Amino acid sequence: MEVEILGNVKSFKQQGGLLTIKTIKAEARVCVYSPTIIRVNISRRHSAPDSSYAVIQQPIGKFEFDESADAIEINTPALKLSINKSPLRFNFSTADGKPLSEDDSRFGTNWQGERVITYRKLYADEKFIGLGEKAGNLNRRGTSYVNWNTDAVDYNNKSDPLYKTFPFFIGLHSGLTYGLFLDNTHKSYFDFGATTDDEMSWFGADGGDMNYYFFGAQGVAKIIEDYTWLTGRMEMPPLWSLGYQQCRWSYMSAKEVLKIAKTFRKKKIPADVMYCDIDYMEGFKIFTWNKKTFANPRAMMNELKAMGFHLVTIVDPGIKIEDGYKQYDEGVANDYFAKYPDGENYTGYVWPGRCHFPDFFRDDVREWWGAAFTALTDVGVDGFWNDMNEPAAWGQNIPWMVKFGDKYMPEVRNAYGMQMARATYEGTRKILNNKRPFVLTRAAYAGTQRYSAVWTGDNTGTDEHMLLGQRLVNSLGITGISFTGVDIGGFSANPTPELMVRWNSLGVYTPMFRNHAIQGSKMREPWEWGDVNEQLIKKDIEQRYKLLPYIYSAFHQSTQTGLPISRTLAIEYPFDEKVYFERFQNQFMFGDALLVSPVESDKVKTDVYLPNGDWYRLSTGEKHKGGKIVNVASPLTDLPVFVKAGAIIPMQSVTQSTAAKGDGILQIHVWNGKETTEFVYYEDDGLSYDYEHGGYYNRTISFDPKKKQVSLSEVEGTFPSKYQQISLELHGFEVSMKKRLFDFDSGLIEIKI
Ligand code: MIG
Repeated sequence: MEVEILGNVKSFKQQGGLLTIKTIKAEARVCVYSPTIIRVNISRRHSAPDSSYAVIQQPIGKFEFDESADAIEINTPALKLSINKSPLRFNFSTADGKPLSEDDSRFGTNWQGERVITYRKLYADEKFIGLGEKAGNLNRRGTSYVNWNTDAVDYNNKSDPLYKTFPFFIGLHSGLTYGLFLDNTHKSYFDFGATTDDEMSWFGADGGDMNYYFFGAQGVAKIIEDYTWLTGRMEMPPLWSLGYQQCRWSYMSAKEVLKIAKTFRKKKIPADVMYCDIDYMEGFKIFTWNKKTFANPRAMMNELKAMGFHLVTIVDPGIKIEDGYKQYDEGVANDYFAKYPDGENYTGYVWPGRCHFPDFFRDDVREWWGAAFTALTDVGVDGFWNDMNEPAAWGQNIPWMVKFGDKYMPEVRNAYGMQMARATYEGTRKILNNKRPFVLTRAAYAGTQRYSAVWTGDNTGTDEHMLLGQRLVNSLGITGISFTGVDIGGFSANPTPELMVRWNSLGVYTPMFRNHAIQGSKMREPWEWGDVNEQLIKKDIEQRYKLLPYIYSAFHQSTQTGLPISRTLAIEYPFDEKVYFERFQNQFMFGDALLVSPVESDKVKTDVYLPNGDWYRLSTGEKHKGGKIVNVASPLTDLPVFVKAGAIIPMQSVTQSTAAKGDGILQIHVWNGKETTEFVYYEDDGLSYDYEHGGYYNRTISFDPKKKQVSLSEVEGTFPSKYQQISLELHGFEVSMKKRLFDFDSGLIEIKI
């Protein structure tokens, strides 16, 4: 296939905030979304109306630009885009002219057939992070990736593609940062200088436009903030979904589900969520219950609720072909399924047997799907697990001629899972009235954070997978997905008891803390690993519940700024080389204050890199100077977790579920430091959308070491806190009263240390 080049600028004009630049071959459209975000869309056609599954913002409208003999220049307060005329090339720099990202001057953007690629200059010290759920190293320099949502059974650290598509990365070089989001759902490609003699990086797709958003903010956190402004942020999750979640493929009957739930309560191991995997259904038919094994789902739900449990049930997209099955009959009658070009419904095999697949790209289909959840919500289910939505069918290769909406599979496959999650979220949110649904999806595209949490699919019970899983979680956080987790213990293969313990310790510091395993594997519940290990796992789960006030506030922060809960150190320390070393690349901040170092289960001593500043070991209070590598004990009883000096961490005493009342005391822990620090404390009812109308409790807690004072600002919001007292608990201070109790009233509180 010949290479078709972009050519020279023939003409250009601005109209309604869109700068249109024509060459013989193509048309480039440029518009500005904010001082730090500029969009470039290059196409030979521009036939279809502009649309996006990911982007929820509009450009600002008319902007200024300058023209010289060689170039057109757009200047925002933060960013300069210099558009070279002959040939047409796009070069981004900071407002004061420091290059951020420039087209390769020889090749720029070109086509081969329908495939469109942009070649970029590679800077000597350039690093790349992002692309969401991708295996490999934190620094993606020297590797290449493909986005093509895949049921990636048995993936490993070299597998690509996996389940999800996030065509967004951040580049770092010369002390500068930039971001680039290629909003194109076709199969897409990213090459970070893998095979180009260190000269170029490149990105592109099998079809569609070269349609990218360039982010020029300085600082990784600021770029994430901009990216999530553009593609949306998560909303507050139900508090119960942040508790411990117990899953298995499958608990085979209502009796078994209840037995497991009761065992948690009997053993006083905190938990909030039970799951039903595919076997709760009648012949794997979505929106049915097995009449024998789940004969009375309402009774089961009532018992679960009485124990303070919520239930999450799985739903797959494949609808069984069977006359008399409601979803099948309705889908056929209303023409709701994906089709072959001749109008026949596409048929593929999945769990139920021969299936049709809902066309989630259509409004009416999403509405139909969403409304069907009453089969689950009517009995009290409020969590919905969307699996197999890459979409997966046995044999994987759904023919490319299958049509969804007015588009064919190659164009929209990467967004199918997202549209299913959207249908699930929108439908259940409506049915549940003012209650928050919990939605979990395996396949996703950029922007999915608006609808759903995600998990990283079928991992394996090995140390390597535990560490890889952490990198996936951290990387998903760069691309706007804050609410994410892995199958604790590993989905396939049986972990050793030691690994199970270690993985649970890490689960405490994972946004979603869910234990799950494949059918036929050893049972995985906390009490299956011997008495000693059971106590260790119990202690970890208790630690999760103690930290919930901190974790919930971190989620709130994410709804406001898009910052993830689990943050690769590259977010806060982007130009600290050690952060990218393979032996430290799994380390992450969990919220603002905690640094966690994942460690293999058999390592009792480990090297941890502590960035600049002072740090305290959470478990022992031992103080370390940062900016160096420390060798610390890492026995199974004590995952290395460090607190940043000056940190403020709200905690509570252990409860058996998030619904339990607790002792009414909010513990405010402060670790001594030299700088003034702040923590935004957030609380609401954890269940409803009342927080959208003032029903929250928000106050800033600050620590001023010079004034020797901890203060709590006046309360904002109308929600009454569930705590009546605060207990101030000091760490690393030279004072005698390390713990004091105060009334938690809503006015300004100032406490002298
Ligand atoms: O073909 O529902 O990733 O979590 O337990 C396997 C059964 C289908 C794949 C999911 C896994 C789930 C399993 N599913």
